[in-house]
Amino acid sequence: MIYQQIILAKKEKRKLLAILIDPDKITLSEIPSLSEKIKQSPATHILVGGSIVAENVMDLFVIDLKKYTQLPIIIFPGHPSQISHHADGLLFLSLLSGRNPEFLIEHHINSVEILHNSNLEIIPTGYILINGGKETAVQRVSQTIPIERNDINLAYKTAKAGEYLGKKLIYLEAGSGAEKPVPFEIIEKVSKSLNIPLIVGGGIRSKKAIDEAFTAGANLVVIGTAFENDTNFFNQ
Ligand code: 1GP
Repeated sequence: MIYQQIILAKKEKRKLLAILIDPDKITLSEIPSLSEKIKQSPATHILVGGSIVAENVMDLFVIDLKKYTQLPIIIFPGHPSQISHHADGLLFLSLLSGRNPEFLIEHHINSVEILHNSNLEIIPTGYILINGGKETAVQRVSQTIPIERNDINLAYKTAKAGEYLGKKLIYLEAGSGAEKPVPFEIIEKVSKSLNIPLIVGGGIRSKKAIDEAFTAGANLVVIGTAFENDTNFFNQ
């Protein structure tokens, strides 16, 4: 259902926007006011997750968010312990830019028992880390080396290999709080070569940067830090 809607939006050239809620950075008491701000924003999806999230808090966050928003809630996990059955979907991320087996397959094997009998919509996603100018949490936690900003060809080949492997989405990530977002040229090259939808996130801090990512070919843009720092971000 979530994926079909993303496919439809791509076909109809409608832009999708996800707000990332990192339970490590906000408190449960902030959810009602945050949800109100999300309601007033152009967001079409909510992602929940992060590189480091304390165990057991995901359920609490997702249950609370569901009370206040109608938007689809998708888990964006850094670890199998972050999977909540109360969400609508799960980006089943495989970190294709890295060579750390834990993030390529190990976490996935460890998720199977958690996902067994779950109603979560599981969306196989090729996750590609691009150098965002400084070391980010995802880089530190995954202990992988991101693709260099000028290596358009490697980014393209990695994304295309993901598609050939059967991934349903490709996520180009500069890392949360990155100094610089994914370069325009990489988004453009990757989006043109893919038949599957493209997500872009990390270091996007202005409406102009959001528009640039869409112009380059992103189907869904993710905003985390900019909204965390200023919940009026979309009202400016
Ligand atoms: C991180 O792409 C997201 O996975 C969002 O990044 O926090 O920099 O917006 P920011």
